[in-house]
Amino acid sequence: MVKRNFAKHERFNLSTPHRRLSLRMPTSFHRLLPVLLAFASAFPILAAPAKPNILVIVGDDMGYADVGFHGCKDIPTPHLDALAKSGVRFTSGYVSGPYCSPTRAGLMTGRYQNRFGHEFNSGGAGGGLPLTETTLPDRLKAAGYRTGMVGKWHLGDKPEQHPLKRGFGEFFGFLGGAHSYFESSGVLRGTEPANEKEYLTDAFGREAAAFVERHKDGPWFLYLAFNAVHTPMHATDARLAKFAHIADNQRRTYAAMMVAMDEAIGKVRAKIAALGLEQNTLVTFISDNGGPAMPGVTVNGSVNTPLRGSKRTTLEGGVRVPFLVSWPARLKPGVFDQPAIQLDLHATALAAAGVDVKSIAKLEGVNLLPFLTGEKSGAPHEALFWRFGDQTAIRAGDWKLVRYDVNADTRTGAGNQGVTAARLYNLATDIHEDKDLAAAMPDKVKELRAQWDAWDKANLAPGATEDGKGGKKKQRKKTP
Ligand SMILES: [Ca+2]
Repeated sequence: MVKRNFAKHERFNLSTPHRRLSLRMPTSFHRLLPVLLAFASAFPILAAPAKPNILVIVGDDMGYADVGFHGCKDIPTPHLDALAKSGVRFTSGYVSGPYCSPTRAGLMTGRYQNRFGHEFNSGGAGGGLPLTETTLPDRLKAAGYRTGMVGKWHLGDKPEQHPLKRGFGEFFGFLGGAHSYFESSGVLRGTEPANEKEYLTDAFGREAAAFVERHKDGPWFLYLAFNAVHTPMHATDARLAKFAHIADNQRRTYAAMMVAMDEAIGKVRAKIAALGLEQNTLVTFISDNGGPAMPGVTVNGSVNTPLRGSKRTTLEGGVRVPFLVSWPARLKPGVFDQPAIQLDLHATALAAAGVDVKSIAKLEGVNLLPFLTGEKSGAPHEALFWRFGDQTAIRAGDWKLVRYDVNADTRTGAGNQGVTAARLYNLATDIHEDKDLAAAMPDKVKELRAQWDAWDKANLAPGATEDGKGGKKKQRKKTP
């Protein structure tokens, strides 16, 4: 049982209105002011703040409990903990998919991936991110950024879907959803085989640091998308030796893989600091879904305590994830308790880069910056939504209405168990989603169901695209 360390006393209230500075200027300063303003307008570079560099980091299949900043005791994550300490830690940070590719599609587009039929992993009908979608690197490139990606793509492996065709100026990594950590086959630099010799997570750390060095004059955007700690469970002997005391073989390997990712993040952050870029670099971190913890279905040794459920479920354990935003020049360190989702990181990055987020009609994420500075109070979203086959969910305030994979209850791994009936939980008092209040509160169920139905109207069938290609005719989904 991992103890959570969200003690009330360590929080500061980010919804407190931002303190406004009241400047009293001496009379002589008043006389000088027109001269200073004229000087500033003659040299606009002095007046305009530099665009921040942007580093978006994604971990893969991490357990909610498996980071030091959530109280993990058996796996040290000092570099992630330092990142958490440098910025804002979200206690209700979500991803829009309980699975790898859907979450990454939502992050890259800033939209619920169901809007363009990307409900499941790539492959099959309409596989890959539809070319109708504009990506975060497309938008940041247009805003003057050097863009690069290191890691797992998982948004299509056709030539026209390659990261270099989807907004990235540089790419080092692999195109699929999982990869050996020791075999180079399939690891590419650009479109060519990389002939990589290092353990893959170490190689990603090295390449990320090298990208930052190459583009130190900025502004740069780097998408560092790990496949750690996704299967196959491969770790280096040296790191495994550090965890000889962990009896469970899978957990020991998982721990060694987590440490490798933490070290890689440490390496790129050390490079950023050494170049003097730490203050004006926006860094975000999420896991792409919850830890796989359903026996017989998907397991990697991760722990999602205190959440119930797993990767591949719409329970909290599938979609609530470690979630960090750090930008020392702009954001005070703290804890943010309102629900937010990875779609917001897209809008937030654009806003930080000076892009007018409101001008992008299709964007569904919210720019979190005013909420994190205290300029705006309250919740960024009225509600958050999920659809993953027949599994569905909505979170509005503390309420959650959910239909989830029955395997999460039976834990047998047997096929064709279907999904549960709609269950209603109050997450403020029941984060583990144990006490179903649906029968006791039919009006609340009706209200949330209507909200979910309204959201679902704009969704496409899995595999369908907005230009009408692929997929089947829009299917009616079961409402939560
Ligand atoms: Ca994943």
